[in-house]
Amino acid sequence: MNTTTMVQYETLFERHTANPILTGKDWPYSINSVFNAGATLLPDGSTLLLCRVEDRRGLSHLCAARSVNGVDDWQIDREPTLMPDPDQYPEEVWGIEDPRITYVPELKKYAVAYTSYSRGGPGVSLALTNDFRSFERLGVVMSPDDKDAALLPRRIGGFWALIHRPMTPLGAHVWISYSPDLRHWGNHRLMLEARRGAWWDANKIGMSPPPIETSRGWLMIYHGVRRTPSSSIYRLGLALFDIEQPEKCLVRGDSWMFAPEEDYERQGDVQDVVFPCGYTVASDGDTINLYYGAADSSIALAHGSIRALLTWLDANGHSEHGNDRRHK
Ligand code: BMA
Repeated sequence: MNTTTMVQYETLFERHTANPILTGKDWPYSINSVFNAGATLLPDGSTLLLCRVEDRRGLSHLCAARSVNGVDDWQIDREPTLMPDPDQYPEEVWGIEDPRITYVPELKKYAVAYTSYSRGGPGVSLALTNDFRSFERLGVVMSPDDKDAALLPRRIGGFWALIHRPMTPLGAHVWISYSPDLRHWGNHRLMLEARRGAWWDANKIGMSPPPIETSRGWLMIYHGVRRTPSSSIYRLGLALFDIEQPEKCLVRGDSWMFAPEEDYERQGDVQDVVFPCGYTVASDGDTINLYYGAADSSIALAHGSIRALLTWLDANGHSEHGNDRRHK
């Protein structure tokens, strides 16, 4: 292809020049790796990351890191913040992973949805906290095999809503379920399907960070997995869902919009992985700071604009209903 006809791809997320912003070397105790962190803003405007930390047995726990500017000078808890507690919660026997944080105004608490790795496989557990020091566990809310979950910040039609990714031999798709009390879940609906064949998101998909509430709907950054003979590539795409009926997909991007490119994303314990579990939104209401695990080895940061994500989706997406499902 000659250079004049070369396609230029729009950059929706700019990587921070200090990437990776957190690695195992920053930790106050001995660990293997740190990645896939949930994120939220605290009342004083500082950023909290609830990081997945893998120890040198291979099991994960969660550890909080706080920073005034969300970029550097992280104050990391001297000890694990939330350890698996298999005596009381046997589903946590092989660790807890990949937390997603949602602030819930009605409860005046943060809800943390995380993967609990049980003998029966990974499931979804829920815990509530108001300070990221003590946690009230609600136990398993989605039995294995299920992960990639987050609670919506408010009730929909009177019910709490949890987005999650159950897996069956027929596929790994995103679902949403409803509950009157955060403990009993039903009214399960399929939200977004993995595509098929050669598509970048053909082999598995899952929600990445909790959805972003916009005036046009719930904007979801999701990861899509493409298996290749040498690895699985984890890339990120976008989809928009109806605000009052979140299972209804309004538009889905065709191509991915962020992918492993830098060395720290392409090489590590698991190659070719970008995996965000959290973001914060700046005071302008538009700038999004996306925190992502890179190659299951470190935490990196990229900045984007919510408006630009929506504009891109309009130009690069299709309605799911209009799509001929045979092509997926
Ligand atoms: C997914 C999750 C993530 C991990 C990713 C790549 O299934 O388990 O925790 O980052 O695989 O290994």
